[in-house]
This record gives sequence, C-alpha cells and structure tokens, in this order.
Amino acid sequence: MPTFPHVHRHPSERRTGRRATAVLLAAALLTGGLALAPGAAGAPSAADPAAATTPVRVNQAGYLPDGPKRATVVTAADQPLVWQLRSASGAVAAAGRTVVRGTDTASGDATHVADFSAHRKAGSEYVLVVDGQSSAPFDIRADLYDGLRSDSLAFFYHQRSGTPIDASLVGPAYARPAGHLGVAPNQGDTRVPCQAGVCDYEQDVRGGWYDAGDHGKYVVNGGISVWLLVDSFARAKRAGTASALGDSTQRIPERGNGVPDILDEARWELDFLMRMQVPKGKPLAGMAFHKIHDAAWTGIPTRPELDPQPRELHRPSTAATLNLAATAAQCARVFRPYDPAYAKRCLSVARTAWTAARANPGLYAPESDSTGGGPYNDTQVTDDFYWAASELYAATGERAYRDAVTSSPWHTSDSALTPTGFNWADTAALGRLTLATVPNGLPASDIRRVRASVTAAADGHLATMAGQGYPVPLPAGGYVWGSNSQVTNNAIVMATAHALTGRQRYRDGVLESMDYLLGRNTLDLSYVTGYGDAYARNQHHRFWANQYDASLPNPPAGSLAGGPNSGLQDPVAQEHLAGCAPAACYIDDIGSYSTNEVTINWNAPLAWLAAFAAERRPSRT
Ligand code: 9MR
Repeated sequence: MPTFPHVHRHPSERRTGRRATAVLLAAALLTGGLALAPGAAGAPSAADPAAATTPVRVNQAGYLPDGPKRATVVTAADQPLVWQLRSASGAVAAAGRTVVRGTDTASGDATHVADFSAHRKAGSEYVLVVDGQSSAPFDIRADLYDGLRSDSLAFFYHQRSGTPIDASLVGPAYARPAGHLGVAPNQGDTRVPCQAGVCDYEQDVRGGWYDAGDHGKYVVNGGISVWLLVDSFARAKRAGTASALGDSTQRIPERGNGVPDILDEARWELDFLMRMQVPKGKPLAGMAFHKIHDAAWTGIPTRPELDPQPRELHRPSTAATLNLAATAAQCARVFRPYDPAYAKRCLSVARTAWTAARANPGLYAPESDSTGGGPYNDTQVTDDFYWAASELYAATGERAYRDAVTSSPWHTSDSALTPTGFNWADTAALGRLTLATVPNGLPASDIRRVRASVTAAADGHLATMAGQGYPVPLPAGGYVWGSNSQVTNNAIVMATAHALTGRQRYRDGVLESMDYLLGRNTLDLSYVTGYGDAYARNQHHRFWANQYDASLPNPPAGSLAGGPNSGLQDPVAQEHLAGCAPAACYIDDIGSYSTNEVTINWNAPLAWLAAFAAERRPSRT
C-alpha cells in the first residue's frame, strides 16, 4: 500500500466553546501538568489517545429522560466526591455523591461512578461537574436516538455497490457514481471470473454493500449484517413500533414503494448474496462463493468507481453457503407480507443452499486467502448449520429442519451465547435468538429453556458490567478487532431479554452500553461519527478518506469505528499504542484498520440498537 503523511490534528480543534478549556485543564491535571504532549509539529497529535480528555466521562450525545444516567469519574480519591449536574445556565439541577468503583480492569483507570438517573428533566447542554472538573456537554431528551436510528441505517445506502449514490439523498459531499458496474476502469462486478482453478465461467455478482473501508464483498459478513437489519425490523414489528423503520422513513431510492425502507435496504444485499450462489449444472451447484474482491489490495484513497483491479470469485465455502441459507430463509419469513413472490424465491434459494451445504460440510475458507481482501476464515461451521436450520425451521415449520435444530450440539450448548458475544464467525447465537423470539413448533419446555438461555446470558452481561468502572458488556480480555461490535452484539442479547421479560434492568444495560460507545470510556471519545462532543472521524475507508485527501469527505454521521483492539494488528496501532491498556488500544487514524475501520457487521448492530433505544416507553414505575 502507498504511504501517506498522517494528518495531525490538534485535539482542541475537535472541541468547542467552554469544553475546550475545561478539557485542556483536565488533561493538564491528569498528566501532571503538561496538557500538550509533543506531537509531530510540537502539538499533540491525533495519535495520542490520552490527549485532551476530562476525567468526568459521560455519554456525550446524552441520556434519555427515562433511562439510567451515570457517569464515570477518573480519580484516585478513596472517598466519595460531590457531583453536580448543571444546566446550560450554570444552575445546579441536581447533586449527590459518587460511589467509589475502584480500578477498571480493561483501562487501568481508578474510577468513581456518579448516578443522576433520578433527574428526568429534559434539557440541552447539561454538564456534570465533579471536583472542579466538567464533563463534555450533553442533552437529556426523549428523541435522543431518533437521529442515530436513521444515520446508522443510512450507512448501508452509502456502502452500496453497483448504483450511483444520489446527491439528493446524501448531499453533494457523499454522492458518487456507481462502483463496480462493469464501467472502466472497474473490472467488475457484472461478469466476474473465478480465481484460477475455481471455476471456468463468469458470474454477475453486482450490487450488495461494500464490506468496509475496502471494496470486497464477503458472504459471511454480508450474512450477519443483513440478518441484523431484518431482525431489527422483525423485533420492532413484534413490539408494535415498526413504522419507525417503515416506508419513506429513510433517504433511499426505494422510499415510497410501499415496502418498509429497512427491508428495501436489506434486499439490496440479499439480491447480491443470492447472486453468489453457484448456478445449477455447475460443480458445487447450490453452494455460495465465499467472497469477491480485488486481485490485489488497492491504495487508500481509491474511489469505488476508479478501482482498476481485476475482481475475482473465491472458492465456495460451507460457511458462506449456510449464511445464504440462513438469511434467505429469514427473508422468506419476514418479506412474505410485503412481497410474497420474493419471499418464495428466497425460500427456494435457502433450501438449495442448505442441501448443498449438507452435501459439502467441510469446505473451509483458509486464512491464507488474504491478498486483495480479508480472509473471513472459519473452520468451525457447526454453528452456521445450527443458525441456518433454525431459520429454515422458523420459516417452514418442517420436521427435517426441526430435527437439524434439535440434534445440533449448539441447541443445548452454553457456548451459543458467550461473554464475548457472537460475530461473523460465531453465529449459533443468531439461531438461538430466532428460536427464542419467533413463534415455532418446538415443545413449550424447550422454548422456555431457549428463552432462559437468553436471559441468563443477559444477566451475565449485567454482572460483567457491574464490576467495571466504565460498564460495558465485554470482559477485559475481549478487546479484539471490532470490539465495539462485540459490545453491540451483547447489548442486543440484553435487548432481546428485555423483549422477552419486560424487565427494566435489561434495557438499562442496553442504554449503558450505548453510553460506553458514545463517550463514557477511558478515551472520553464517542466511537460514532457525528455523535458527541469528541468523536471518531478518521475511520479507515477508501472514499471517506478526508485525512489523506481534503477533497474527500470524512465518514458520514452514524459510522461506528471498530474500537479498541489489544492485538495492535496494523502498523499505525503498533507505532502509537504500544503498551496500551486493552480498552485504550484505539487510535482515530485512517491508517489503523485494526482499531478504526467501519464495517457493515459493526454498523448493523448499531442500527439495531439505535432503533431499540429510540422507541418511546411508557414511563417507568
Ligand atoms: O472483522 C474482521 C475481524 O474479525 C478479523 O479479525 C480481521 C482479520 O481477518 O478481519 C476483519 O474483517 C475485515 C475484512 O477482512 C476485510 N474488510 C474489512 C474488515 C474489517 O476490518
């Protein structure tokens, strides 16, 4: 990859008004007097994760009037401290004492917690003051998550391949011509050959979403992402709140077509996933190609429509085929009321994929296949079999699929829902969540057990959070590549437990997870672009590459960064983050793809949670 100079941004540039001063003062105190750590030009660099923070850490976007409202204070004090909630005018709206929480294992920070949940009055520009230190300003309002609900979902329209991104929908900065639609210099994706030896024909695999900051399209990552969007709609429908995701709620070309917009978005990907199926009459018919991407890595920036690399299909895999079976079966169930013909087609594809996977249960995508795109390697596919069987059973009620569910070791295993959570490689939880929430013909005692496993996992996440200074449903050992999506996925388990039981503590756990993502963390940083006082804005992306080329945009609002990764798996992270505590192994630099990329499987759970959090609830008792 070509190298580019890193843009160093003075941390105070991202702050406004009184916070800039407060923040620099706080940083001075925290660092023992020197607020401005030396950077490239004598100024602090964007690379310094400790630069310009306040010790009073809040959800910088704000809090819901009826939700928990807690902040974390970094302090070595061994006695409680007085906190004050101040309104925009400076008046004290509430006051109390912190609780000493002790060392937060994942960050190493000495912490107290301030709880101002009892204050329910809406307002903007509140500040929490503790020991002379001010938090970032934040709002308290019922519509707090409305914007994020649509922005996090709009991410998928931005990521569409094979269609122009329309300025009238996204604004001029984000508009671009169609990428990979067979127009030079693009060499895909309308007639894509296989890698040598894999097949001797070409396939039309246009469309879908680009995976991330690269232009690859990977079936196993498309699978979990589309599942989450469709599940978000299905959940909202059960809760009676689906209109918020309905037709004409989003700025997408399909608005006004009578189909819920979130399903239109999902269909863009489902159509692509179905194009990845090996056609009838060919070797391995019914299987899905694992992925399609450039023959060699392109540089960054590279606009999609200017990618000159040859595109190639990589050999079919069992995991990809089961992702296709699972999501096409879910499509059949959820699209039925809106487009029965499409639902029927989805079911037929799902059945074919299932049969093909059963006939070829051990075709694994190798880790070594990582030139020009990610490997998405996985040699454990029994979980994918369980997920696909669960979806096919929920869609059809047929005995053969039920038998595949009940005979799977995953049906009773505690490992389906783990403390670190599900992800693109570990998908048994998706089957479990479907069986827990969608009416099905399993015996009542079995359904009770399945549901109890979801609430037990959610209680486990709450217990994890209770021991932390910055409550987050992730153990200290869980800060891997894309850790923020492990947080979101565990929060989804808690939200599902809330739907199953109505118990408030699960919703509180979801909202505190959002607090972590939106600034209540050791970096005092929101990982969601455009949300909060200081937020990630230089995520790794070939088009939203403003850090490298000022004529290109930053990521659009609602883009979730991958988050802390203690593995330091890229050169920028290795250069700047050596010795970091796990929760601090993050840098808002476009070069740090292992801590700071954006990806469809990270934004999909964010969109799921934002839709959940945006729902108005009857007032708490
Ligand atoms: O999210 C993936 C992570 O779990 C893996 O550890 C990592 C390395 O294989 O790859 C991540 O996925 C990347 C993919 O391979 C290519 N597109 C960008 C993805 C996010 O960084």
